[in-house]
Amino acid sequence: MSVKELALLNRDVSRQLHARASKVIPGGVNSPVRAFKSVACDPPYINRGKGSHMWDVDGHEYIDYVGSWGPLILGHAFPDVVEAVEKANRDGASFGACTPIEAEVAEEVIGAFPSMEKVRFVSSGTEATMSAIRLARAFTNRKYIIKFEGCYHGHADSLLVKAGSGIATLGIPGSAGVLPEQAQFTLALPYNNKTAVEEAFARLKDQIACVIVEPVVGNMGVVAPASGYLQFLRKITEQNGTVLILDEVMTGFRLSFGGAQQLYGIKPDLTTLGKIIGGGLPVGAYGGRNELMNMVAPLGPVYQAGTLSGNPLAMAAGLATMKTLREHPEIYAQLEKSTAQLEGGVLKMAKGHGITLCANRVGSMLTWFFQKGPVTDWDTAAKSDTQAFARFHNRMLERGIYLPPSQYEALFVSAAHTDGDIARTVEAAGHAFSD
Ligand code: KE4
Repeated sequence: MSVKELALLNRDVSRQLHARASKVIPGGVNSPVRAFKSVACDPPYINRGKGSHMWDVDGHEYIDYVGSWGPLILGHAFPDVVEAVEKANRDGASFGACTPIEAEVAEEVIGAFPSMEKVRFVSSGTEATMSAIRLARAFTNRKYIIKFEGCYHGHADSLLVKAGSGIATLGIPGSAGVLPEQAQFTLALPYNNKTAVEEAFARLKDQIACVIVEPVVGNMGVVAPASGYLQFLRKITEQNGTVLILDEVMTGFRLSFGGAQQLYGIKPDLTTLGKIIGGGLPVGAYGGRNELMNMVAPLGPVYQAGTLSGNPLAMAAGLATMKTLREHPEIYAQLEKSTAQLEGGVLKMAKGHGITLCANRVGSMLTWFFQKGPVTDWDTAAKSDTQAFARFHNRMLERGIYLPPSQYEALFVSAAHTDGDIARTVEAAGHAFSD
C-alpha cells in the first residue's frame, strides 16, 4: 500500500472513543504513554488480543510488540492463564483474607530468585519499589538513595527525580507536585558511570541507604550494563553497608527464569518484581533476605499494606505464567533466536535504505535507536532522532505492526511470536523505510 492509501486506513471508531474518553479521563488514558503523544498519532483502541496479535475497534489486526509493556511473555489470552483466572473468579475475586495460593506463588518466586528468603506481594511495580526503598531506609537508618538517569522505577515521589546541575548533586523534582524536600535525598547519577557513584559515596559516605537500578535498562530504550558495572555496584554497596535493590519489574522472568541477577550472577539485597509475575493482572513484589524482610509489618516496624495485595485472580494468572515458564525453559532460547532475527532483519533493511539506525538488545528486550550509537546511557540515548522514530512507528502501525509508541521504550517479543510474524515485521520495516 502507498503511504497515501495507508493514511486512509480508517480509525474512526478509535478516534470517537478517544474523544469520549478524553472528556472523562486525563488525556483519555490511564497511563500517559498510551496517549501516543511522542509519535503524534491517535491511539488505536484495542479490544482483543490472542497470541502475538491484537485487534482494534476499527478491525485492524496488529502483530504486538508491547505485550502490555512486558507482562505477556506467553502472548495474549494464553489458555492456561485464562483458565486459571476463570476458575479463581468462580470462587470469588477477592477476600482481603489469607488464601492458599499466596504461599504457592511466593514459593514459585523464591524458587526462581534465590537471593530472596521472603517476598511481599503488592499491586504494581511502583508499590514494590516504593516499599523496597522504605525498607532500605529503615534497615540502614539512612536518608539518601541513588538512582540513575533514564531508569524508571514507577511514580513514587522520591523516584520522580532528575539529576541536579552536576554529577552527584542532589536531585531536583522530576514532576510537578514533587517537593524539593522530597527530592533532596535522591541522587540521579549517569548509568554505566562508575566515577559518579564513587564520588557520591566519597561525598556522602555512610549516609546512602540504597542504590536502586534497572540491571538491564528498558526505560530509556534498552541499555545493557557495561561489563563489570553491576559487579561494581554490588561491591561498592557492600563496602558501604548500602542496600542494593535490583529493580527487575521488567527483567524478572523476562531475561531468564531468574531474571537479570541470574544472567549476570549478581546477588542483590532486595529485588523488585512486577509485570510477568502477574501474567497480565496487577501484581508487584519486593523481596530479599530475612534480615531485611523480617522488618516488614506485621513482623517489624516498616509499614506497608494493600487492599488487593495477593489478589486471588492476579495470583492465579501469575502462577500459571511462572509455572509455564519453569516447565518450558526452552522458551528463553526461542525468545533469544526470534528477537535476534527481528533485530538483525530490521537493521539490514535500514542499512539497505540508508537509514541511520543502531540497536540494543538483551534477550527479548529490544530497541532500535534512530542514531548511529552506541547508546550506553541517557545522554547518548537522548541523541536519537525522535521524529524519525515517530515516522517509522506510524508507518509500521499502518502496516499492522504495533511497536511501543516512544523511542525510549523497550519492545518485547513473546513466546507466541512466530517466524512468520518476524518475517512480516522485517518486510514491513523495509516498506516503512522506503516510504
Ligand atoms: P508499574 O507501577 O507501572 O506497575 O511499574 C513501574 C515500573 C517499575 N520498574 C520498572 C523497571 C518499570 O519498567 C516500571 C514500569 N514500566 C513502564 C514501561 N516503561 C510501564 C508502562 C506505563 O507506565 O504505562
